[in-house]
Amino acid sequence: MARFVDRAVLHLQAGDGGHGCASVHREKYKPLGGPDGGNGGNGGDVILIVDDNVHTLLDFHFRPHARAGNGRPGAGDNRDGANGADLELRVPAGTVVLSADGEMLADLVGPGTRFVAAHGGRGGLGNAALASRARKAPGFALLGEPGEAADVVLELKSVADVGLVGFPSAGKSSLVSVLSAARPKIADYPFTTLEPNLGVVTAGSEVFTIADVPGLIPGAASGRGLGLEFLRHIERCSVLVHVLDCATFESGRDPMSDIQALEHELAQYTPSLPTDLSERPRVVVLNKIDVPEARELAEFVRPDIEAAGYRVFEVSAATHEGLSALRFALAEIVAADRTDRPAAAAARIVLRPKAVDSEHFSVSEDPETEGGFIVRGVRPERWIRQTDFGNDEAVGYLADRLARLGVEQALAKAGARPGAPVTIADVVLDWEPTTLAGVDVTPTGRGTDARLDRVERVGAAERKAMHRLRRGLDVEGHDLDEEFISGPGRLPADTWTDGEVDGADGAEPGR
Ligand SMILES: Nc1nc2c(ncn2[C@@H]2O[C@H](COP(=O)(O)OP(=O)(O)OP(=O)(O)O)[C@@H](O)[C@H]2O)c(=O)[nH]1
Ligand SMILES: [Mg+2]
Repeated sequence: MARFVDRAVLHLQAGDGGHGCASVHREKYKPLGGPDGGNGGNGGDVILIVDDNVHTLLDFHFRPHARAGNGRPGAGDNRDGANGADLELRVPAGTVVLSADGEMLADLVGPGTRFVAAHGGRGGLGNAALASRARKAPGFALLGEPGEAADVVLELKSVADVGLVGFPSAGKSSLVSVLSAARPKIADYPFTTLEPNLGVVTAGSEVFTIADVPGLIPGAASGRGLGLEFLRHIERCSVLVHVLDCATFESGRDPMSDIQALEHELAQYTPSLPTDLSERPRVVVLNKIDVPEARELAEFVRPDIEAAGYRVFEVSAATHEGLSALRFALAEIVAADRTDRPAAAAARIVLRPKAVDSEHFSVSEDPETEGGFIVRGVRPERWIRQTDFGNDEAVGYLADRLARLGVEQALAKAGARPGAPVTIADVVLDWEPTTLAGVDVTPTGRGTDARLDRVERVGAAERKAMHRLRRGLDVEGHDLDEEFISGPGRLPADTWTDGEVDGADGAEPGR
C-alpha cells in the first residue's frame, strides 16, 4: 500500500517581480528621444489546487521546497518583461492550510478549489511609465518586488461522514472492511492501523464515507500510543462511532469505562477547524458478539450505555450480525446532518486573510533609537522595496511619494526633527524635510536629485552645531544665525509642516 502522509511542511517562494528598465529612445538626429524603458513582469504565485486524483501529501513530504517563476525585467523600446509562471501544487480534497504558527489560512474542499499560498512580487515600472509632466525623462526605474516567502503547513483531514474511534484491536478496521469495499489491514495486535482507512458505504439510496482512526489509549493526549495526531481526520465527520471490544481479556476494561476513557481523550483534542467535537452525535457499537461471553457482556451493559444517552448497536464484524441495522442508522444520521449543515457540504470553504488597508500607515517612535521613528504601512514598505538606493533620482522620487502620502506631515506631527533616523521596512533614512513634494523640482541630470546634493553639502561642523542647539547646549563661539541653522538654501523648518503638499509630480502611477 502506498505510504500515507497526512501532514507536510512546505517552504514556498513566490517569484520576484522583474525590474523596470530606465532607457532613452535612440534615433538618428534625435539624441534624447524620450524615456522608453518597459515595465518588469510580475513574479509568479504559488497556488494550491484541489485535485481528486491526489490522495496524500506524500509528494510534498519528499519535495517540500517549491518556487514559482520570476518576472523578467523590462527592456528598452517599451518592451515589458514577461510575467513569471505560476506554480500550481495539486493537493487532495480535505487539505487544510495553516500558517507556520498554526493559524488556519484555508480549508480546501471540492475539486478545483484554489488558494494562493504565496504571492508573486510586482514588477517594477519602467521609466516610460514613470514619466510625467514634471519629470519628463526619469533617469531611473522601479525595482521589482521580491516574491513572498511563506512556510505553510498542510494537514489532510479526511472528508469522511462517519469516524470510528476506539481502543486498539476493538475491530474498527474490521468494521470498515465489512461495511465497505475497502480492504484495510486487520490483525490481532494493537496499532495495526497506522493511518486512517477510508471506505464508501451504501445503505439503500444513501451513500456515505466511513473512516477508522488508529487506536486511542488513555493518555493519548499526552502522546501515549500514537497520540491524538490522527483525530484531525474525524474533525469533519457527521457522527462519531465508539467501537467497543466486548471480548477483551484485559483487566480493568469494560465497555462503560472504555467509553469514558475515549471521551476523556476526545475532550483533550483541540480541532483546528472551527468545530466542536463534543457536539457531534455519537453512536456506540458493541463488537464481537459472535463470542458468547461478549454477547452476554453486551446485553448486560447495554441499558447503562443507553441511559448515558447513546444509541447502541450490538454487532459482529466476523459474522456480519447487526450490521445492516448499523448501516441504515448511520445513513440516517448522516443524511440529517447534511440537510442541517448544507454550508459544510458546499464545494469550498476558503478563508482568506483580512484585506489590509493599503492607504493606511502609522508613525511611531523607535524604541531602540533616540529621536528615531518607524513608519509602517503597506505602501511605504512596498515603495522602499521598489527603490534603487544607488540612484539619487529614484531616492528623490521615493521622498516625493512618501510626502504625497502624508508621511512627511505625520513625521513632523509626531515630533521628528530634521536628520532623525526614520526606519521603513528594513531601511533607515535620515529624514530631511526638504525632500518634499511641492517644493519645486529643479530639472537636473538624469539619475540625480538636486535636493540630495544639497543635503550632502551640510558639513560635519554644521551638523554638530545643529545637534548641540537641539540639545539646548551652549553654542558660544559659534556664530549661528537662523539662516545657517535651517541650512543653506533650505526652507525654515516650520514652512513645510503646515504647507500644502501639492502633487507637483503628477498623478501617482497605478502601482
Ligand atoms: N471474534 C471476532 N473477532 C473480531 C471481530 N472484529 C474484529 N475481530 C478481530 O479483532 C482483531 C483486531 O481487529 P482490527 O479490525 O484490526 O482492530 P482495530 O480496531 O482496527 O485495531 P487497531 O488498528 O490496532 O487499532 C483482529 O484479529 C480481528 O480478526 C468480531 O466481530 N468478532
Ligand atoms: Mg485497525
